Amino acid sequence: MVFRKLPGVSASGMGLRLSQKFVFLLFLSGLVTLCFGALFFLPDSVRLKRIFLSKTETQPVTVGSGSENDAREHLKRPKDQDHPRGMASVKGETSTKLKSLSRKPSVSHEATEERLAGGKAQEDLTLPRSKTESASEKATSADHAASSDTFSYVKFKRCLLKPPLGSDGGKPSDPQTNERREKVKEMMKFAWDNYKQYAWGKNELRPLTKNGHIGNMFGGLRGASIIDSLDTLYIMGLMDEYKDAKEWVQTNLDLNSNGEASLFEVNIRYVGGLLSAYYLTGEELFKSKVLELGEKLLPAFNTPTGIPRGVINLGSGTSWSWGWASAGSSILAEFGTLHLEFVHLTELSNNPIYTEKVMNIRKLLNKIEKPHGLYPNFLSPVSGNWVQHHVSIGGLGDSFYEYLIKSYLMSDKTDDDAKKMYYSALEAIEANLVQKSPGGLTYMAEWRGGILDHKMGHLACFSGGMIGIGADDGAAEKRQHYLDLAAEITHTCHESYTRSATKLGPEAFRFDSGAEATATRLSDRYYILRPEVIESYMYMWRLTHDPKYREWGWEAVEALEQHCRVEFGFSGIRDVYTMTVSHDNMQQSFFLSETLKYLYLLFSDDDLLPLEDWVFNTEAHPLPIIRKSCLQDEATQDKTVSE
Ligand code: DMJ
Repeated sequence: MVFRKLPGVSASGMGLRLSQKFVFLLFLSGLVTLCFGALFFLPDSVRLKRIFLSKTETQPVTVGSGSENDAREHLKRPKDQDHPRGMASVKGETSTKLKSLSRKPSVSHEATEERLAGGKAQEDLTLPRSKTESASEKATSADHAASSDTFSYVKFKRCLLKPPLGSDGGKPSDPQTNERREKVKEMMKFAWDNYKQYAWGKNELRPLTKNGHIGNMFGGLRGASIIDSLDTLYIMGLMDEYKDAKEWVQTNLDLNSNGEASLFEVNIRYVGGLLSAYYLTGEELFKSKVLELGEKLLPAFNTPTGIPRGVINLGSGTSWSWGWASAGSSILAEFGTLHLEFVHLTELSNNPIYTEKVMNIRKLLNKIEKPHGLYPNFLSPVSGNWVQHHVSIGGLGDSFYEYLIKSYLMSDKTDDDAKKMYYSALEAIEANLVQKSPGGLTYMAEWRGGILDHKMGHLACFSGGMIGIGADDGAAEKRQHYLDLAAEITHTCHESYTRSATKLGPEAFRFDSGAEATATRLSDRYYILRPEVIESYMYMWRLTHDPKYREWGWEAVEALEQHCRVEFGFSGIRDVYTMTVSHDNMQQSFFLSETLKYLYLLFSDDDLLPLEDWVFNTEAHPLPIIRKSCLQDEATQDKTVSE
């Protein structure tokens, strides 16, 4: 090979002068440093990075909440996670913080409608949403695979006080009640059969157009109506249908979706539905599915405060806040409605991380200053401060309060913090929100920075039942008062039904400008098969056995049959005040999990899912009370026997 002589370079030993050598070496070392440094900016999926950097260097470092340090031990980055396009990586001061920001496109009108249906996000529906990539972490199932086997279904069953399905499936002795119960069962079968025929595997049935609806609330997960129906089918004894549902879960429930999901909705419907199905049937399939899904939700908690964001990509673990929620805030009813399910995820997996995540939320909420003792609906997951002073027992706030009292009950009345928080919240609600109309109806107004909005949402009607089930554990002198308050609110909600032409209640009703429990705005007149009023009838029936609650439930059955039953399923209606109804073409999955289940329970004996053993999550999925002491005794006994 011939080297052409370059000017200033001698032939011998490449012939570089000392100064030239120095410049060349400097250039070379600069180049090497640059190339190596660039490896840090490559996505994890790039092989070179995995070859050159050690395992620990590729782990994400989160912007952490108090519990995140502990959490990190259980977590690892999901494989092949690239920064989504358009997200800029920012290196923090210590090169250890990795954080990305980007804008998401506007959510569709359909998505907005879905959130309205879900109910937790009813207002300020302005679009684009801001997206912050969470450092993506996932629990290693390997870490806990062995210990998850320590949950014993047999022991759990022995710790229940009563058989879950009662002595005879809750069959009432009174023939008329039994007939009514059979009618509800027929409605469930009709709704299910049509879903199966026209929308099998999709999320909901569109009964007018006879097709399925997928939507984008569940991050690409499918079969919401199937998961939401498992326990209802089982308790109604619709065993062929239950078997079809189970088989679908076995062969078709794909949890490896890569879409954008509402953390709240996936939790209450999928996690709640699978947990209940497991506890009722003991089928390992449901347990392994729910634990797999639980892991996928964990990255949503990787925020500076540990308060999760509302939306999560189930594939990448990226999470962000709803664009319509002021200033990237998280919603009280969303992050406050995880406790029951997450505690059970810990029970089944023996992995403390789930309970740690929700206890962290609890701690923050307990500590933070509350205006007049009230909990506003919007909280920043970054600063941990309230973002707006809007308080409501309906949409955006509702199930947070529900989960406080139910956490206490589900802990076998050992969770004293939940108890204290619930009763002080209730006191603040009574002092600031509970109102009496000129016509003598008790209602819950909404509170906007001290100003009352005399409106009550259909969603807020769950509070009759909630206050009812909490009455007995309140201060002795308050118990009767709470039971009366629960009855008054349930009565008001019933009035919102009886004052409409269809005998179904509107989405929101008002108590101003002469209105008493009626909707004044056109946009509030719809009914989408919601359960809350019937839910309160069911609890009030169990607590008082006043026959009026069964009568009110039957009125609702007749109205549903007359106005919402169409040829191929059940549909919501657009205006409860007109007899020439217009259908919205949607059979919501909560109609199957909640509305029909609560009706069935209302017409059953109390020993079907007795309240001594079960609490219902906010989607009406029954979860067992955890009797720690019994479970431990059982474990000790087992040990002694085997020794
Ligand atoms: C259900 O998904 C749950 O009850 C939730 O808490 C509120 N919205 C719907 C039913 O209205």
